[in-house]
Amino acid sequence: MNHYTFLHSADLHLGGAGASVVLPRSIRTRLRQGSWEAFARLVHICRDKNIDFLFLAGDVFDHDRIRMTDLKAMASTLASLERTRVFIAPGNHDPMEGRLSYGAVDWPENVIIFSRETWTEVEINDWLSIWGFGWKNNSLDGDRVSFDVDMNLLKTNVLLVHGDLESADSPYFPLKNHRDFLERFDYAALGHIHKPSAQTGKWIYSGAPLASSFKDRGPRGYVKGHIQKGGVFHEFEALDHIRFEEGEVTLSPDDGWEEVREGILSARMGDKTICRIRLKGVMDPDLDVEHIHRSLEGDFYHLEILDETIPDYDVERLYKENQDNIIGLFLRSMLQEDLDDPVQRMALFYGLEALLQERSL
Ligand SMILES: [Mn+2]
Repeated sequence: MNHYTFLHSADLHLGGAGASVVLPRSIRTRLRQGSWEAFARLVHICRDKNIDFLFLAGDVFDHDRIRMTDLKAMASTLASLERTRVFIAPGNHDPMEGRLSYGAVDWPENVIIFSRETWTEVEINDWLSIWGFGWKNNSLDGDRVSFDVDMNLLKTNVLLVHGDLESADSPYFPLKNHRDFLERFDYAALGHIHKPSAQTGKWIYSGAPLASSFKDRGPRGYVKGHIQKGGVFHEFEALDHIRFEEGEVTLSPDDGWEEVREGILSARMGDKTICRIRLKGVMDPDLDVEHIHRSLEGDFYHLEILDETIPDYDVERLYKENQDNIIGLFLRSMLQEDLDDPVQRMALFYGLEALLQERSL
């Protein structure tokens, strides 16, 4: 053959997805299911499109949460692929010596697991080799790894590895200082960083196929591509799934219940979106954010509101009540300023907030 197609994914975190986020149990359950759905989708695409190789660059599951039945389900799902050869390079969450890991079940013949902490070559034919590396434990500083590897640079070489290309001193296999080594490959299918990113035209983090926290904003998916003699072509493909997004709504003191609601609704991004909305600006202190939040629950897949507004104080009343103390002193000097000027107004509110907080301590 002179042409192969592939999918590249990583960081599915089967069994553990969403475990670390503060979200209602139902949403976390949904995220865990979502990672299995993403896995099923990838396998389905491989079958449907007759993909030659599925590259999984580590953290496929979480070794401390995965169950035996899950591993068996994975193995039998992958066995159902007639054409696709699956290459797995274990990472820090699915290391070979994890609590429960790859060694615990039998894998079908079409699944190749890079089970050793050395650069291992699988020769596909006389012009293509696929290389991989597997983590033994859940940390790897890289000092004990040799990058002195004998390889045929006339071949097309593809690499699968789970590691951190953005840092030189990460406990997660820092690769930043090994660019010369990576340079020898025609494509590096990387895992570990959940956001899809092309470090260069050929060092690619596919990212996790599913977002699992507010750190993972923006679209998520996988990389699809093809390998020819001397060249690898690839592009990112988004999967339509739960997304995490953050928005901001700036309020003014005249905004009432309905305006605040409208503002939040207009910051809603998509149907399957876990939204975090930050309220900024100045808000009427009589508005009950909890109440507004409850009234919006039906409009969102999940909504989190962070109230970062400054209350719109009744300055005259506060002055009357505090003439003899530091608050009164502060107000007297502020009232000489032009309070229609937004900068002065903000200074008034911030100062008041600080003083009032101090008083209530
Ligand atoms: Mn990782």
